[in-house]
Amino acid sequence: MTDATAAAPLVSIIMGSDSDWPTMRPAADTLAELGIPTEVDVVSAHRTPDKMTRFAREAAGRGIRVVIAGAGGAAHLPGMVASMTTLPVIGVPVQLARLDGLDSLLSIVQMPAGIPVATMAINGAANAGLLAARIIGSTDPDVAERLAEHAVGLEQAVERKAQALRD
Ligand code: RP5
Repeated sequence: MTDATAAAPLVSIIMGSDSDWPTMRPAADTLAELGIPTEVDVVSAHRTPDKMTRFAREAAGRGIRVVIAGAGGAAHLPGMVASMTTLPVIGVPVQLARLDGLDSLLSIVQMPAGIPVATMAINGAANAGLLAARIIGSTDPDVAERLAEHAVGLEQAVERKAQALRD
């Protein structure tokens, strides 16, 4: 698909189908808000297995620090990518029309020992973006600072809503 920013991407957001994009978009939006260069692409474990293998083998060498992989149904993409890279892989189970996303969640979360995938909630793409930012922020003080400001913003938003209830 596209590079979300002109700078070299640090986070790669991949998904099994372009139909996953509305679910995955909050990850891209969150990373953009935090100023983290991100790329987005469609990579399917089943329909484009060669592309998936190339992607996973080359991501670290291209300077990618974290992979966010979203998929629905028989959601093998995050686990397969994790098996072919040492980068941290964050899996987002995408909710499809059938089975309420439980199939996606279980496909991603039950990884065998040795190949970790950090599995988010069903449709939890915003948190995937934040977790990727925290990984980047663990060695980048500017990103850590922006994450701290983001947390303060959340706290203030809750307090504003609580105040509106009390008024
Ligand atoms: C999965 O199959 C994709 O991640 C998507 O969630 C699901 C359906 O894909 P489409 O048939 O909409 O392309 O691999």
